[in-house]
Amino acid sequence: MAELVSIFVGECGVQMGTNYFKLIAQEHQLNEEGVYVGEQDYQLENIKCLYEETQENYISRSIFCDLDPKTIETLKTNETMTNFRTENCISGNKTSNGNWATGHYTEGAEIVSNVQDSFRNEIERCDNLLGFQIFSSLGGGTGSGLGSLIASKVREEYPDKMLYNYTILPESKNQERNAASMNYNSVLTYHQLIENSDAVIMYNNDKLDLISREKLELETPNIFDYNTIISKHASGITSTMRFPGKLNCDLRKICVNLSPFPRLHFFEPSMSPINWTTFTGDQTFTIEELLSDLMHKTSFLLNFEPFKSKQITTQSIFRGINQFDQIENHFSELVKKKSMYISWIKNNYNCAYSKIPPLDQNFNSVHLWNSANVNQPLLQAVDVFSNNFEQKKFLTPYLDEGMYEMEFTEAKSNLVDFISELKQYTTAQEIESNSDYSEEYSEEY
Ligand SMILES: Nc1nc2c(ncn2[C@@H]2O[C@H](COP(=O)(O)OP(=O)(O)OP(=O)(O)O)[C@@H](O)[C@H]2O)c(=O)[nH]1
Ligand SMILES: [Mg+2]
Repeated sequence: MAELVSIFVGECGVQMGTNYFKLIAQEHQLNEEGVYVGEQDYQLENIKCLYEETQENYISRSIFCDLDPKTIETLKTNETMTNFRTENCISGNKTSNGNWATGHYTEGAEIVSNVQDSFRNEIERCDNLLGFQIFSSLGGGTGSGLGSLIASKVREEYPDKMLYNYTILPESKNQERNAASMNYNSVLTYHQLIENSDAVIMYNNDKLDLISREKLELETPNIFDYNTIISKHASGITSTMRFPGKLNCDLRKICVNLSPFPRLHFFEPSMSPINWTTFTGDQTFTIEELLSDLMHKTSFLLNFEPFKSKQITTQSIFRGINQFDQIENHFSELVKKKSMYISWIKNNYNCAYSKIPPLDQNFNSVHLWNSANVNQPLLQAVDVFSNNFEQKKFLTPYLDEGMYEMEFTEAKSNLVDFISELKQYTTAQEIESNSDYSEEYSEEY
């Protein structure tokens, strides 16, 4: 049994964590107190992946932290979510006000040792720790600054364990000042995550908003609706560790399959079907329908063109689908025909299968794509960053917290290097000259 410790940082992280563990508890049939109320063996078989078993109940291996004490107070008083340890709920004195330096160096540095104590205690309660998952936003000062500080501590203390980061990118429609600091925060964090993380899974609220309106038909979606989509996706990633299946795939194996070089670990998520309200009950589907839905751009959870670059690798996890072999064959044929992948890796596409469907659905599939598509948000962040940094706009709060301009320059140049590495590996000319490929995709989706 391989265990994971989950760490939720900042307001966004803590809210995602609440949603995530509610969903996971339902999948394992735990009630709000963490008491098992189900009847199927498979629900308990691998439950220790995310929970510790005590005499009375199951307690999640989770840590929640925010500099803002209000977030943690709200969490502790949340009556629908009680199966976590209150000593793992860590708060500071006040919000960082969108300042990465406060989260990483000053206020954040004061509480990081409490977070380390908490994860060390959690690890003592594990038999065979596989790794960590950290959830946070990139725009807020705590999620980005403290989140990346925690990632560096995890890497320092447990270099051989896996570290996954589930991150929310800043929205495009922010006021100038917010946009500037959110971009500084993002670039400073990308720099840290390139070095310290094994997998960075990127979501953005703009796209989750569009999906909520178009696919889930919600008139006025909010962040809690976005969190539901993220939780569905993130729970799919660990589904083969938690439930029986074929070709099981843990977090380490996913990274081995996806990253030909350790630095190339920024992944685009997709999920199909997302409109689970219409894909429930006894509804059947054809494999063609599923494949067409999963290749459609509204199944991708980042607000950028999904097929602009060739893919390096893809990991798919299917849940609850019986025609698994057929799907794998169909998908392999489809991708070969459309020449979606770079040619220097032979088995670019990897598939895992969990017998148990997600909650309220008969089946679904989640995917992680490794390609230069992620350069689109990264380039956008570098552009905004450069414009502001050259004019030294909105830098003062960071310098006041003791940061040097050199750190900004280093972060930007590491990210620029990363972007060009990724571009080089996906050989831009090859794509442009393949008119068949690009026309087909831009027209179709
Ligand atoms: N998907 C999602 N996004 C959120 C949520 N809460 C905040 N955000 C986004 O996260 C960013 C702001 O980050 P927060 O998490 O509020 O900030 P923080 O990490 O608490 O940091 P500070 O408050 O600046 O100290 C914005 O882009 C928000 O839209 C949430 O529950 N879900
Ligand atoms: Mg906050």
